[in-house]
Amino acid sequence: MYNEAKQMYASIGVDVEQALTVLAETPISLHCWQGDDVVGFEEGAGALGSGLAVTGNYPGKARSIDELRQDLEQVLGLLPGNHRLNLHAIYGDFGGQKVDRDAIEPEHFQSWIDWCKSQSIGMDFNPSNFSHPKADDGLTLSSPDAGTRDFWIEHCKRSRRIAAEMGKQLGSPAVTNVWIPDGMKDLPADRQSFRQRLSDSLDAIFAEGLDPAHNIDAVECKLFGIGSESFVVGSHEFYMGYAQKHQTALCLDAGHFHPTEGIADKISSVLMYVPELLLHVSRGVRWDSDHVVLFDDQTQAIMQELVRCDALPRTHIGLDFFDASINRIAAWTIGTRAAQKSLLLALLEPRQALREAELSGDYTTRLALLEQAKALPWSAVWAEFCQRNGAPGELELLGKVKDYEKSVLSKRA
Ligand code: RNT
Ligand code: ZN
Repeated sequence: MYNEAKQMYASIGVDVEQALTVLAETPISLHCWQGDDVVGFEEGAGALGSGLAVTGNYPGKARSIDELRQDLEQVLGLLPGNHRLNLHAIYGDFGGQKVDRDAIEPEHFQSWIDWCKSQSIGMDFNPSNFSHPKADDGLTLSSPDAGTRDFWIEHCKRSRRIAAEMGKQLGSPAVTNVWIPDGMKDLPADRQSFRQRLSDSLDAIFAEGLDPAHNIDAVECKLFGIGSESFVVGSHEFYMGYAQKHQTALCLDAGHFHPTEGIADKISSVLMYVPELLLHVSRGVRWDSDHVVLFDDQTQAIMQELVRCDALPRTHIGLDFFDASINRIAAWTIGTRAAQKSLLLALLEPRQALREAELSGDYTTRLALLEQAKALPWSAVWAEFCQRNGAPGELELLGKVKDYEKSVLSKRA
């Protein structure tokens, strides 16, 4: 089937082997937080808060670093290609000690770095400006209280240094993504002063020059959240401007815009003015921004744009979803594979023919080619990719997930 598919694609000018090479070389950064419902390993960790909410109580979630690593190894084995780990600061290896956010050190993450080394994968990192008494009023870097701001500035500064250490040791830069929950449930009286304080706090955080070979800074916007329905300080316009002015990477989360607004169309514009892009591939459903990613129109459109704009070399693809109502290994794996399948489909487009049709004004041909592409045997190419990379094909995946559930997850109380 693969050989037939390859010939069929060759007849419309698509080099399938080339597509598979790009697919293999494009890592997806696996978000650690799908494995334990965004709880982390801080001593005395409290409830998830700051507008983040996980629903569901499917049994078998990881309760320790060892269990999370065991689950991640399982997930990595179910994915074709080489990926990365995206860690939040609350997932440090604190050895049973209470280490507050403004006291985290690279040593608390050394065992993760070692684990990633053993898996031959890179790492990305995130300060955790949520689920903490100093974030209970929904304000961190933009808080009117200087002590609160300083606390979170210190946390973010340390996070950057930790990320740089990860990047240095692993030989691949870590993307440090700053997302904060700051906002308001009801109408603010003075939006400007919150945004000014956020801008000043970010300046303080990014003041220390770090080697871009080790650390890449990104900032993530949001339109609204639970408890910040009327106002989010770090809006799209805010961070677009900030990232442009300071030449940081911009993070676009697919679930952070109006319900019918996709991020695909933004990519070509953003990359004209900011050096790099971080994606949080996610799926918004009504008020939730974090459903498991699917092989759907939105995800396909995002990947199409990355390929069509030659944006892959300047884009870091991460995931951001958390579902506790289904098997968490399945959620991770299905979501990541959906992103990869979407990328493959994009790589198999008859790009040259599409561009020629468009440039000559032949929109009939353009439309016909796009519809035709959907009917071509891309799934035979995907099956080949899985096989070559030692990952299960679509028909074997569920069985593998269930086996692991039976032998490992079901034994967790
Ligand atoms: C929240 C942001 C943020 C978080 C993670 C846990 O709306 O999307 O990226 O989901 O950092
Ligand atoms: Zn996100």
